[in-house]
Amino acid sequence: MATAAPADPPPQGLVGTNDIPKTFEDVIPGGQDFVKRVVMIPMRDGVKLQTIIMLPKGAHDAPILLTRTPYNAEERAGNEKASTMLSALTHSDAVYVKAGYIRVYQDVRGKYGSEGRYVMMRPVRGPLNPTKVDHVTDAWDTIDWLVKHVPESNGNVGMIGSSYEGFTVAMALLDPHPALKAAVPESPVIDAYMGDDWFHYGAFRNMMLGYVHMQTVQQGPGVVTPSDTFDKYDEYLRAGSTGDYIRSRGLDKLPFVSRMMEHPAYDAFWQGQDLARLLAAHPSSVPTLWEQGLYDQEDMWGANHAWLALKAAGHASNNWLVLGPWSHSQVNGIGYTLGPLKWSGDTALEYNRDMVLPFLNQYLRGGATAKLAHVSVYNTGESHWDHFPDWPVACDKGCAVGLKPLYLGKDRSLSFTAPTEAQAGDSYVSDPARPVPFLPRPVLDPFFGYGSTYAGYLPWSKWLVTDQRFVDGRTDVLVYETPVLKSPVRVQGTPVADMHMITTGTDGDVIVKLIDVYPPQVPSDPTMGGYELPIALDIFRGRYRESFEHPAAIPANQPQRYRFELPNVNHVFQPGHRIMVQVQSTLFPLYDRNPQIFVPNIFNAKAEDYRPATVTVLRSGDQASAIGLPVVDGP
Ligand code: PG9
Repeated sequence: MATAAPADPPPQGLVGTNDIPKTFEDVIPGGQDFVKRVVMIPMRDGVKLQTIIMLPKGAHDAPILLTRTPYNAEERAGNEKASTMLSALTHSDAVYVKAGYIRVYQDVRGKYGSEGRYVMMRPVRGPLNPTKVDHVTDAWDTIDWLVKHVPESNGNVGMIGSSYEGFTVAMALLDPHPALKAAVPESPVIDAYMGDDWFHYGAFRNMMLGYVHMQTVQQGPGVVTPSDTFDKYDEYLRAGSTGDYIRSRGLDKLPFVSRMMEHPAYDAFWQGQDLARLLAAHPSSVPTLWEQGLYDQEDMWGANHAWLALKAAGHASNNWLVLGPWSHSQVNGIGYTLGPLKWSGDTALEYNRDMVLPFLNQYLRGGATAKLAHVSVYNTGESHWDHFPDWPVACDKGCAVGLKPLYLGKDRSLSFTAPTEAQAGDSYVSDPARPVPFLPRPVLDPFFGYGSTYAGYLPWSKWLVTDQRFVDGRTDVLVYETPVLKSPVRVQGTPVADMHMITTGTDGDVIVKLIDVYPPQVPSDPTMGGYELPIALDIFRGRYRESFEHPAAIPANQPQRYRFELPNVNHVFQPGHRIMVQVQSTLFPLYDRNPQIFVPNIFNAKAEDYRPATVTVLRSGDQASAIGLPVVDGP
């Protein structure tokens, strides 16, 4: 039997016996100019959600700005020991704090201090969610509680948030509480299959697996999947298929990972979560400002497509769109630069101060009418904001201006003149054993140290503006280029990759990059000499060329058409520059490798399924491959 350890003898020569007092209250000289309340707000099913309310001292008739987050409300609400609310909260809150807003952060159910079960991107109630609660009801119940229990408020609530937090804003719009007077979904996840976090046009995004580990292994702070390999290119390649990677690390025991593996196609599981169609079917009258980065490496699809769907459903009047020159959620940081690109000012501040704040003031406080154009898109070629009554200016169908095909031509040329050759094409061998990297190696896990300045996040956050010279010498990357431009080429809208290709395999991916090639020397910025700057790029999984729901093998050695939209552009290719298009079949390890023969589920491809294929890009007659460019005249 254990006997109690003798008590420590009183230390000789010291006054106390314990240097750690039972309680201690920090004294903040001059006190604090804010009050922090931590409350547990009950939802309709009895589950309580931890909510942090930050109030300016002496606030009255103040509007509330609410963010619902899976990223730790306590942390998002900042440093409670700060003396001012401005220094307590994060950088992006500054303009709202200065304007006297009450700032509220809430943990979504099942994360951090909130009770209940966490479901990754919990779908709306219905076939995919048989419970009685979702983010729609949780937002409703939260807002209802806030307006009844925060006497300092004026009873008006706005919601704001980026990415997952933007998704919770968009969800709230499906049945908004009457006190929700304005919404700002920023890079919201709207359709995670088509172009947001998990897949792009059917290709799976390996790089998000570390995020799922970080978020779903435990309720509190998490880390990415343990690894003994620094270079993820190496690690994923050695693992085999992505399914092999997942199983060998036990990630298939994570329910959300196994759900993704069960749904590689755009079936009812993904369609039922497409918020663009849900919002269009249940449009709200809440004034909503949709924001998205033009170089968002995570959620490039959401805001733009939600806005388009609402516009198509006849609800353009209460929906605004802002597309800024930002990487993912950079709008919450500093926006002078993105990678090597330098803008004319702090574009993130311009957005928060000159667009969002007047918008919120108008609807939450009855302030002056915000002078906000229906669409604001940063011009990445001329470094200024452009304002439009509608968007896209030029597009495939339904725009004032159509697309202008830029044809892939002979001798790797690019031209607005259609090719005249009878039978022409360029071939390369795509070998899944030697996939084309998406970043110069080593490729680090982006979410290791997420949000910090850890080396892994930085290359990830700017990979979409990475100089493409690092791959343009590869034999499996086809490179087409215009002559040096004599006059500017202005593009405003949605480019379309319209590719005619043949493969010797029965499946395969198509990656198309639209690139601005800088002159060999740029005296004002020497490091930009010859830079190959991606303007828009994406991947398309060939088996989905006819239907995303019903994949079909590609008939080997027969021409096929692959037509897909690239992300939005508002750019000017300047005189002295060239336009370039690169075509390739792998973009690794961001995207899982396609075995290049058709297998029912690529997650389960076997080592022997991965085969080299000869891919031919056609460029003649009615099989002329081109990029439909949204070219417009004049500024
Ligand atoms: N892009 C992140 C994410 C959102 C939803 C699901 C998975 C990832 C985010 O920044 O929140």
